[in-house]
Amino acid sequence: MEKHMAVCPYCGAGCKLNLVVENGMVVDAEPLNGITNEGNLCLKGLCGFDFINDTKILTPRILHPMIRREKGGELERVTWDEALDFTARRLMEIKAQYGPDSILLTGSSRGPGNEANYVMQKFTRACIGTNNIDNCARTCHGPSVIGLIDTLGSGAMSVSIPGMEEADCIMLIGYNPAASHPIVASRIVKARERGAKIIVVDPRVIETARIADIHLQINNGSNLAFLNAMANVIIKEGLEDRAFIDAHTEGFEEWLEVVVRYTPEYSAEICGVDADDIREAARIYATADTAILGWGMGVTQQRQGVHTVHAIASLACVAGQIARPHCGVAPVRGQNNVQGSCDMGMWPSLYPGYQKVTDPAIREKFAKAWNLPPERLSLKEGAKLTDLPHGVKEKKIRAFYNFGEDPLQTEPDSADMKETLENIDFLISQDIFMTQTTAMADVVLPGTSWGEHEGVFTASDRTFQRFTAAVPPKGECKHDWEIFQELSTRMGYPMRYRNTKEIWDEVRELCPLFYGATYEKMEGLGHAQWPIPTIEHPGTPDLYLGGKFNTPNQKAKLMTHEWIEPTELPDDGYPLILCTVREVGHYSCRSMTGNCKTLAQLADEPGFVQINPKDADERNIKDGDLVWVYSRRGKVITRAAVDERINPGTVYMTYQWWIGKCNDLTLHATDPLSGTPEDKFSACQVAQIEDQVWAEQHAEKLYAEMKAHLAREAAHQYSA
Ligand SMILES: Nc1nc2c(c(=O)[nH]1)N[C@H]1C(S)=C(S)[C@@H](COP(=O)(O)OP(=O)(O)OC[C@H]3O[C@@H](n4cnc5c(=O)[nH]c(N)nc54)[C@H](O)[C@@H]3O)O[C@H]1N2
Ligand SMILES: Nc1nc2c(c(=O)[nH]1)N[C@H]1C(S)=C(S)[C@@H](COP(=O)(O)OP(=O)(O)OC[C@H]3O[C@@H](n4cnc5c(=O)[nH]c(N)nc54)[C@H](O)[C@@H]3O)O[C@H]1N2
Ligand code: SF4
Ligand SMILES: [Mo]
Repeated sequence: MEKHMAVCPYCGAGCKLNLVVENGMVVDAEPLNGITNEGNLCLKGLCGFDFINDTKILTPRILHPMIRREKGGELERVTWDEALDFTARRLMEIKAQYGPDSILLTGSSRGPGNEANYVMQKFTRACIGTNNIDNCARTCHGPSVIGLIDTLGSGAMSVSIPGMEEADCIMLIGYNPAASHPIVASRIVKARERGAKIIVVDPRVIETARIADIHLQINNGSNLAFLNAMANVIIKEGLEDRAFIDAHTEGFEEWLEVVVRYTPEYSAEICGVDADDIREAARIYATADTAILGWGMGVTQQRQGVHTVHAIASLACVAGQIARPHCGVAPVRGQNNVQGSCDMGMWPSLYPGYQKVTDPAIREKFAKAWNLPPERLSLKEGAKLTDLPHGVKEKKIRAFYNFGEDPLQTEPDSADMKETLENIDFLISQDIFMTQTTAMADVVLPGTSWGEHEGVFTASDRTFQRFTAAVPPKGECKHDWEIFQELSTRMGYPMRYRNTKEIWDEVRELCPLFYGATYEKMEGLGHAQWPIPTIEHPGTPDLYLGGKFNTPNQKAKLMTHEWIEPTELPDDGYPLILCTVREVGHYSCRSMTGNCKTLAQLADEPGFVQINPKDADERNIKDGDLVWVYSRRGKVITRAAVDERINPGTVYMTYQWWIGKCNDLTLHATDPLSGTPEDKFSACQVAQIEDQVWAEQHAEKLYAEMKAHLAREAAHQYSA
């Protein structure tokens, strides 16, 4: 039996663990005493490893490269040389015919690690010659990155995960840690046990609401009205930190002009809560010795995501609840390495280390390091992941390189996404599984899985940690970074890294924020939390200490805005709000958790729609019944989970299910400032199905067909 140190590949809590290996197979996972998890793991950390072994429960792994010589033709197994030659030739043809900006790439915030993402963005910028590179943060905390850079200067959590336990008040808005980051949730429970006050702002009665001092069940889509009212109370009652505002912020007067209009009575009407409860929450938050304001997708996946983040950051500044230890803002990042993807410049406006692509001096620096004349690097900000559908319709985007994401499952309005992927000239998918997106690709490139490679992940709180390989690569799988460098070399921009450490050292040299994060420092249980500008530097658990913000004049910029309604409101035909959230035992597109035996046994297709008993009764629906959910975009079958904790008028589906697929229903409307889809709000209807026997058979048939289709596509890899 061997044990190999790794970091969990699911959420951004960054839990360290050992993978236990017997006879070349990963057979168990054991918690380690990592900085964020201190010997704990949640269900997914403990039971989420056996997908590596290619269990084929949901869909097979891809172990050999495949190409489709013609659009609509069959996948065909080929050698790596042939696959890479074919890909390089097609990309060069497209670049020559339509220009570099006709190619869009997306990075992976999951298993691959920072080094593979760094090499992919270098390939994008230096070899293809475009800034069209993005990652799933676009659909996620993109508004937090943008909104925090606008106000405070850094698009990341200002506090650390262990530090959350030390705060005297934790306010959560649109964030459900018990399902999303269980180890963070357990820290909040510990803070509560120490006497911290907990405020929860969520339309549903989530787990944390049960231990909250005050739970504000605001209406879906009303965050900004609520936050403006909290600010209004703080000013009206003189609870603001005048000295901090004067010394460390600017824009107070403009901010106040908006805030004065949002009296608690006015916002209570919009939010559907009691005005006195808003006052109470404001008092608790503003008068605590130290407070952390945490948020998640309930804030960002909305029409006003960026605006709401402006309001949150400003509220923290005005209340003086920032810039001291254990006191600040916590957009707890979703994917295990989404902070890392952003750190590595998988973002159309930023090089690695948050350095602007539009700054000629920065371009000069990267060009020199990458051995290029500066004009070879584009000064123009690139396209976003959510520009793909209209970019293809307008024929501006001709090729899409999909690295470790599954847009057909995870982007809104799947029918439109399917059409997009059918109509694009060239689709590459580099994954570890035969996903729905991979099954449509012209080129299938098998990367090694987490457990088969090493590298560095960045946890949600800016902590870099190393992870190692436990078992050798299966089949012909190649390390993701090797695939990019071999393609780049074929396309005329040679790269010759020998290992991930060489790549990481190049990242450190180019990114002043990360320079001190050496591999040596991250050996074993070691870690390094950025900013870490020198080798001697201890790392930075709390940002902005002493009121020094990362804006050009070191002052925070106070901003807030008028609240506006969500894009698609309920009406007679679609009278319910559809809100899409997460499933505790399954993860994102489910390619990994769906292939883990224990997790698959806990919950399976066709997933669930959570509905209030009143809405269920009106439709004659009982708990456990199969039902139809439909919207203007589509119709799916799923199982009703009738639950009093769900607010009437809204139903909740998790985006993990392939048959009960909520993205068949969601709307592709985005926050114009970030391009983030409004996944938290669209209109739908739920209907009873009379014949439950037929419904069970139908759901089963759809699931069997889906699995058979993917197995058939994957079988081509064994056809040679
Ligand atoms: N088990 C599991 N864990 C995961 C994931 C997974 O797929 N499975 N995904 C990971 C990823 S990628 C991410 S980004 C994180 C996300 O983690 P969270 O941010 O917790 O995401 P959600 O559960 O989608 O939404 C959070 C809450 O927002 C509430 N909400 C909805 N609309 C509103 C609103 O208008 N106002 C307010 N105040 N609240 C609202 C919902 O009721 C929900 O409780 O989780 C990560 N962790
Ligand atoms: N309706 C609705 N939709 C949503 C959301 C929502 O709340 N509601 N949430 C959104 C959010 S916050 C997010 S972050 C996105 C997530 O959306 P995605 O990023 O598409 O989801 P993941 O499951 O994380 O995709 C990871 C993919 O990478 C592959 N993979 C894993 N490890 C490796 C590796 O080492 N190498 C390679 N090459 N591939 C690998 C996996 O098999 C999988 O296909 O979904 C979004 N979609
Ligand atoms: S909390 Fe997140 S990182 Fe930790 S074990 Fe669970 S899924 Fe993995
Ligand atoms: Mo996410």
